[in-house]
Parts: sequence; structure tokens; C-alpha cells
Amino acid sequence: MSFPKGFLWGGATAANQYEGGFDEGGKGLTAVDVTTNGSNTEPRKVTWRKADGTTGYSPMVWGADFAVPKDATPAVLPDYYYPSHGGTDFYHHYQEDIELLAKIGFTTFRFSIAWSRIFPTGEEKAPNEAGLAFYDKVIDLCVQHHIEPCITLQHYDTPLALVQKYGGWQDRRLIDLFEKYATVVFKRYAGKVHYYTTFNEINAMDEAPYLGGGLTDPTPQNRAQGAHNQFVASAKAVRAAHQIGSGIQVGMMLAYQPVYAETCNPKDQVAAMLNMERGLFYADVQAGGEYPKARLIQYQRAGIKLADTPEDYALLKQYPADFLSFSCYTSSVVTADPTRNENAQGNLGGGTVKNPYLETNAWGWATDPAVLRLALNNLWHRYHKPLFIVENGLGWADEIAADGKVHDDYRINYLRYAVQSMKDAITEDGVDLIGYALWSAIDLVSNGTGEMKKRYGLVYVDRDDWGNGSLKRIPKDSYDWYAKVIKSNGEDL
Ligand code: BGP
Repeated sequence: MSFPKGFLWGGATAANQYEGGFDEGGKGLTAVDVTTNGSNTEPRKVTWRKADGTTGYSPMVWGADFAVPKDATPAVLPDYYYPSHGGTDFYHHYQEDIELLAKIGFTTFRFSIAWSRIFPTGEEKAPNEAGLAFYDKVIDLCVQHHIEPCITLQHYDTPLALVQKYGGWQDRRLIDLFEKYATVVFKRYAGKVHYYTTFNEINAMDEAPYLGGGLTDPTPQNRAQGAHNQFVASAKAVRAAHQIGSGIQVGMMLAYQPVYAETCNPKDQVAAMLNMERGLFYADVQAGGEYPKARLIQYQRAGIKLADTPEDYALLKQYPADFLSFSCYTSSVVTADPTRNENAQGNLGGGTVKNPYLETNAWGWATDPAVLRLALNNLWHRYHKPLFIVENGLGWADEIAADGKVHDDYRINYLRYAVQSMKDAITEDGVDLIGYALWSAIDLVSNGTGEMKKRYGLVYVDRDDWGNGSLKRIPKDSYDWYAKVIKSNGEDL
């Protein structure tokens, strides 16, 4: 026996990439709803309109980002294709999808609630009942199938009205608006939902602040303030959940990549250490309860001044995350030379290079058989918080074979490594891991590129990069393989 009894096995999705129905049931627009699709080589773009009617777009480049012109606000423009508007239509397929997942024994299903379904502009006095009614049906169906929902409260989809009015999460007013939204959700689903996370990949505020925080003017000052405001909002959400009780736990969610130094040259080692520390800053605050000194020194040197209160720091200390959830797809290799940037994944900026020992997919993401064991050990020994892997998987341009099926043996190989790696971390290293929700339960739109072609699901969905297709669901070979894994509690790989 290696995985504990009751270990949560499942998969993950996100409203903005999966749900569709973007303007149904009274839903308001979100930041990502004004983001067009891209490709492996073309960045996604945010469309905007100025008061005088002039329109345009800003390409969104990972790690470099973009800014909307000062006198413009993000808006939906005709003549563009916005992949989040259709997703893969969970909004109308939720029953079929949840039943497919129940059939292979899922015990957890991670999805996100779109804040703008509950509060369309973020600022209404009362929640939108039609939005809640949709999640009532989803959650009830999960409970009926003994699937624990694991709900993300914001997955890259700040309500657009808050982006237009306040420039996104840089504004402190969002803290209490978020707390109000979270509280409505916690109360509504008390007794049915036990696992929540606040902000998906909260460290996206560094690499992709428009997605992470709806920041239209992503200066270092605004990124720092945006992160601070999300920290305080998370702590307030933890407090609200604990006050409500019913066994609700609120975790943090970090994008995590273990880092290797390219060589044993001390310069590379220091570069790798600094890279790792930068990535863990967010967990230091949310799991550890306080800002690491190094970050405060950096802020001081850069002239960054936070709009904060003593109460903020008391909240961070008193209400840290109940568990630490994270996404982890691959590792990265760091060199001291900032001019070298061979990492096609490209979201770590200069000084990252290819790993000659690993194979990559078409998007440059390397398959690392040890990545989860490394990640779990690093996070467990640093924070001693229960861990939950809520994203891990392989993006591939899957194709339907002549027999009408999808033979994704490459994905099975990747996932086999993942399960073995978790098993090593549990049985050999003693880490406390609650569950594994692979990315993605069902095919959905890629977050990085907006493509449909970059697929991760156990279930294929007939939809192309431009939204054409029947939306038919076709279980892949990995779907059957995962059924076996769940049934044997991780023994039969
Ligand atoms: C994470 C996001 C997900 C997801 C995944 C895969 O960063 O939380 O939303 O999409 O990465 O990334 P991509 O879709 O860019 O391949």
C-alpha cells in the first residue's frame, strides 16, 4: 500500500478555458473574455477601445507582458475570436462530463467558479441567482457521485468591470469585494464542498499579471500591490471559511517548477537558488504567514511602496492557507548567463536553458520523470503543510485515429512517471499529499496560447482553434488507463 486510503484522484479544469456560456445566465465579462487566441508562435492579444472609439490590441507575452494604452479599456471587439467565449462548453455539457469522470472513479474534480457569474460586475449588492443555480447543479451532481469538488475562486478571470474601473487587483477595493464573493460561495455550498483555493497560480502576478490580476498597467509597483492585495484577500477568505466551519479548507495555489542549476559552477548554483526563491515568495507569504526579508529588500531597492496596513500583516500571520496546492508540469534549468534563453516554454525569462537529458513536447515543455518527487519534497520540507497537486499533465496535438479513437500512449507514459514520482515521495520521503488532480480532466482551451490544438484531457472534445466542431466527447486511451490507476489506488500503472 503506498497511497493512503481516501487519497483524492481526479482531474482539473478552469471556467475561462472550459465553461463557455460566457454571456448566459447573467454572467458578466471577465479579463480573459477580451483575450484573443494565439498559437505556438503568435502571442495572445488583449483587445481594447478608447473613449474616442479607436480600437486595437496589445500582444500578451509571457514574462514580458504588455500594457493597455492609458486612455483605453479592455473590451470585446468584433472581428476577433475569443476562445473563452465557447471553451469546450461545460456550461451545456456538465452532466455528460461529470458522468464520464464518475465512471472512471474520480474522487475529486477541480473546477473554478467564475466570479462574474456570481457578481457580474463584482460590485452588485446581491449575488446573481442564475449563476449560483448553475454551480448548484454541478456541485450536486459531484456529491451524488461521491466526487469532492475542489473549487478555484479565481482562475485568471477577474471581472472585467473591475479591470476597467480600477485597473484590476492593484486596487485595494478588490479585497473586500472578493471576500464578499468567497463568503457567498462558502455559505451556499457548506457541507458539500470542503476544498477551495483562492487564486490560481498566484505567482502569475509576476509573469502574466493581466491574467493573474487583471492589471492593465503592469508596472513593478502595481504587480507588488496586486500580489499584496491577493494575499490579504486570501487570508480574509480563510478567516471567513473558518468562521462558517463545516470542514471547509482554503488552500493557496502556486505554479511550481523545480529548478536545476546548469552546472556545479557556484555562479549557476546561486542563479538557480535565486530563481527558486523568487518562485517561492508567494508560498512564503501564504503558507508561511509573512513576507520573506529578501523580497522586502528588493522592494526597497526598487522604490516600491505598498499601500498596506498593520492589520494586513496580522491577517497574513493569523490566517495562512490550510493547504498548499500547486501546478507542476516540468522542471527548468538555470544558468548564470542572463543572455541565454533556450527554454521554449519561455515563462522564466533569461537565464534558462534546455535540459539535455529530457525530451520535450511541441511547445518545449520537458517531461521530467522525477519532477513531482522533487516538487513535493521541496514544498513539504519548507512549509509542512498538506500538499495537493491540482495540475500536472502533458499538452499534445492529439489526433483521432482511423479507428475513431485517440491513442495517447505518450500521455500515459508521462502520467505513469507522475504517479510513480508521487509514490516515491509518499513511501520513501514521507510527504503528506492529499490528492492528485491531473490537467486536464477533459480537453479545453490552452491558457498560454489560446489554442484548442494543445490538448491535455483524458477525454477528447471535437472543437478546433476557431471554435468549430461538434463538441462530441471521445474518451482517449489515457482515460481507460487512469481508471485502472484509480481502481488500484495507484498500484496498477
Ligand atoms: C497552468 C494554468 C492552466 C493551464 C495549464 C497548462 O498555468 O493554470 O490554466 O492551462 O497551465 O498551460 P497551457 O494551457 O498554456 O498549456
